[in-house]
Amino acid sequence: MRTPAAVAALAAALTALLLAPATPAAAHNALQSATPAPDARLTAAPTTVTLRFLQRLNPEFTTIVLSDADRRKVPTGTPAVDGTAGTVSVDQPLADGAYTVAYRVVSADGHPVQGSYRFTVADPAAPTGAAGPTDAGTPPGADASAGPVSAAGESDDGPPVALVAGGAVVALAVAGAAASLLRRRRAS
Ligand SMILES: [Cu+2]
Repeated sequence: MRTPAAVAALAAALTALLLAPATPAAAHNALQSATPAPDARLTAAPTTVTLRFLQRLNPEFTTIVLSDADRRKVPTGTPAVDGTAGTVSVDQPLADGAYTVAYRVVSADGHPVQGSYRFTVADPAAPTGAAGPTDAGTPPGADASAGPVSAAGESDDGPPVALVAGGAVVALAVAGAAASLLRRRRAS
């Protein structure tokens, strides 16, 4: 039987369960440093991507994906894990342009952590950049204003999502409390 009291208790338990991860979130794994660095502008295309995290990585649950400005996946090797660091080889020479590194790893407590960041390859000797002197002059300025800078905000989608989820839980709890209060008032 589902009595209102039981439903309320269940709701409270669920709310507590959902709010609980907010505290140990500080203990979750997080990206500490990366090569190429986030928002880096490289004059030579990288042949590897190395991500260093706060906690040791589990090779079975470590994903590193490289994609180009058109969101096409760039071929890479499987992540080689060494303690807190994961490295993938880039299997093809990267043309000039913006790239996104996306990762998904697991925290010590088993919770997944994911994120992404961008870097830009702007090799002055690259075939595309060497086409003409005017071409070589314009892309850097255009890229700096339009590409990586605006994308930097949406790259850290981890914390905002958690905040939104937390806010939604609080909003639901408040709405639930208000609804039950109204019901009680109508009843009496
Ligand atoms: Cu956790």
